[in-house]
Amino acid sequence: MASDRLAVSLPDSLRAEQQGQVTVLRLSRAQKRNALDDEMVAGIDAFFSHLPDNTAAVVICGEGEHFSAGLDLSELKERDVREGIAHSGRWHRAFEKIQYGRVPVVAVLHGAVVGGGLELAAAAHVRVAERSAYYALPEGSRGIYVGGGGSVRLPRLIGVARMMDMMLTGRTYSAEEGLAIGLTTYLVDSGKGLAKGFELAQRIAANTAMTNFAVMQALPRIAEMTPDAGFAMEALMSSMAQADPEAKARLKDFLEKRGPKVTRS
Ligand code: 1HE
Repeated sequence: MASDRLAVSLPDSLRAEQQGQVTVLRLSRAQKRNALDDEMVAGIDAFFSHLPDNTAAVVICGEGEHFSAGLDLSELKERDVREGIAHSGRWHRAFEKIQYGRVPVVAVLHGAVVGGGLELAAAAHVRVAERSAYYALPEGSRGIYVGGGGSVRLPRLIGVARMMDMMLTGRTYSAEEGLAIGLTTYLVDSGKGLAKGFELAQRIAANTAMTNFAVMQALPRIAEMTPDAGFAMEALMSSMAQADPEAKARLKDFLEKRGPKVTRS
């Protein structure tokens, strides 16, 4: 599906394409290394606010040699404090729609995944990194600070100490190193990321909507709760999931020898 058939029109720097239950969103500003300008951030917000009804998973990827060079630095020059706060708030709202949106999101990464590009990747639920991908937070050396939710999401993925090191010393991590620290969920050869991301998105789309809701909306919140509140929330969530007719049908299939077995893939 071309982006003009979405319920919302996207800027030229974003392209959406629907393939069955999976919609692929491409950052299409390769000439600027997919640096995220205001228009793109607004477009990401609009895209995730108006997903096609039959979309059950999203893949987000970048065109050209890099996933994203982060914030468009050319837009930073004239901003004062008040405008800076509003700008950061727009990134927060857009990326919140990724993390706590309607469907799970798989990010396919290659080349530079830096600054705001890493913040975008951190908002996704699964990250597939091609071997060419590398992670960096160059904000430190530019005299700025993360503003797209990085302080909230990245420490939860890699820990405060690693994020401090990345920002203070400019340390970068390769896609492979990202596996060990929690940035890379899947490592694939160069050129294979989109196929892997699409395959994972199709698997995600085959889950019940209730399970995907529980994993996206309840799990990260339970992880932030006190254990007492978390156990109660988990009991509620699991009882709601299992009461879903689709869950009942899948359990019946298994018990009547029709459902798939769990095998090592
Ligand atoms: C840009 C940007 C950008 C490239 N904003 N225009 N992010 C950074 O500090 C990363 C800055 N970018 C780079 O380090 C490099 O561009 C890359 C390693 C990503 C790619 O290198 P390369 O050699 O392939 O490309 P290039 O020649 O550096 O850039 C090509 C063009 O893209 C060039 O413009 P042109 O008009 O001269 O062709 C660059 O100026 C332009 N370009 N990156 C604007 N980021 C919510 S707060 C988040 C805070 C941050 O994200 S800070 C991190 C910013």
